[in-house]
Amino acid sequence: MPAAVLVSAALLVTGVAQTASAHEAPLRTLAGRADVRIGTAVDMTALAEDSTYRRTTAREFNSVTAENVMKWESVEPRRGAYDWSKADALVRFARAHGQAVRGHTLLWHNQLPSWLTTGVADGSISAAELRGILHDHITTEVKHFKGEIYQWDVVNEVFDDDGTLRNSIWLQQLGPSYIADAFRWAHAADPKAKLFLNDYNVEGINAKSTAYYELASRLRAEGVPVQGFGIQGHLGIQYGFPGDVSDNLARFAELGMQTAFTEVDVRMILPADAEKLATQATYFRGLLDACLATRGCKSFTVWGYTDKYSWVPGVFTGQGAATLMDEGFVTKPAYAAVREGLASGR
Ligand code: 9MR
Repeated sequence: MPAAVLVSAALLVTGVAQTASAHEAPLRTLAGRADVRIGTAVDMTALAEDSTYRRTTAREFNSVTAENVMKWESVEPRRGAYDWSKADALVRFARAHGQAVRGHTLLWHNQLPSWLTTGVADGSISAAELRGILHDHITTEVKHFKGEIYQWDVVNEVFDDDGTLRNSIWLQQLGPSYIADAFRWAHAADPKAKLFLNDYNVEGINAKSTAYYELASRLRAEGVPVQGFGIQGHLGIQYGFPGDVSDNLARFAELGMQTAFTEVDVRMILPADAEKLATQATYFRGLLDACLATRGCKSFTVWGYTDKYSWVPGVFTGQGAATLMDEGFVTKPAYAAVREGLASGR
C-alpha cells in the first residue's frame, strides 16, 4: 500500500477517535483492540449513490466484502470479456479507508454467467472444457486481485444440509475433485491469500459442518492449501440460537485452520419490536463471542449493516430488520451488543 494511503487512513481513524467520546468510538477502533477485523458486505450501487452509506461504511468497518461484484456473472458477463470496474472500485474504496478486502466468491452454483450455464446445459461446453474454464476463471480473478485480498471464499455452499455434496453443475460435470483443484489453482495465483470454504447453516455442530470438518481434514492431510472455514451466520430468531458454536470453531482451530464469520445477519418476522430486537442482539453477540473465544478467528463480517440495503426482505417474505441499523442508519440494540463484545476483547 502506498505511504500516502497509509497516512490518510491513519488520519481518518485518529480523526474519528479524537472527535468521538469513548462510547462513540466506531466498531473498527474497538475491533483493532480485540485483534479481529470487523467487516461488512458492500452494495456497490448504494456506495455510489448514498453518501451516508459511504461515510458509515468507512467509519465503522475495517474489512469489506463485495456483496455481488466479485461473483462470476459480474466479472465475466460475456465469455472471455472481463469487467473488473465495480470490483476495482471497491478495492480502491477499501485502500482509501485502510480496510482489508475479503474475496467472495470464486466457485458457486449461483450467479454464474448465462453463457456458462447454457453451454453446459446444451452440451456445447464439455466436462473437460468446463474444467479448463474453471481453472482460467480462478487463475484470472485471483491474479487480478493478487496482494489485495486477505481471505478468499474459494468454494461457496458446496454441501447440502444433510452433509452430502450439493448436486451442482460442478459435481455433475467434474466430480468431487473440483474442490481440491479450486484451492490448488487459487493458491498458485496468490500464495499469500488465506483460502476459505464458506457456507450457511454451519454455525453449530451438525451434519453439514461435520462434512466440512471431514473434508478440511482430508484435504489438509493431502497437502491441499485450504486454510480457513467461513461460517456465513444467516440466522433468524424464530429458529433459536444454534448450539455448540464455540466447540465447532474450536475443532477447526485444532486442525490449524482459521475461521471467520462471513455474512452475519439475524432476521425476524416483521414487525420488529423491542423484545425481538433484544433477542436479535444476543444472537449477534453470541456469534461474536464465539469468534473472540477462538484462536484463529480473525474476522467477523456482517452481510450489510443497514436494513435500507439488506437482501433479507426480498427473499424471505414478511421477514427483515436483520442488520445492525435500521433503514435510517439508526443503531439497534444489536449494534450496542457488538460494540460491547468488541470492547470486552478476547
Ligand atoms: O446478498 C446477495 C444478494 O444481493 C444476491 O441477490 C444473492 C444472489 O444469490 O446473493 C446474496 O448473497 C449471498 C452470498 O453471496 C452467499 N451466501 C448467501 C447470501 C444471501 O443470499
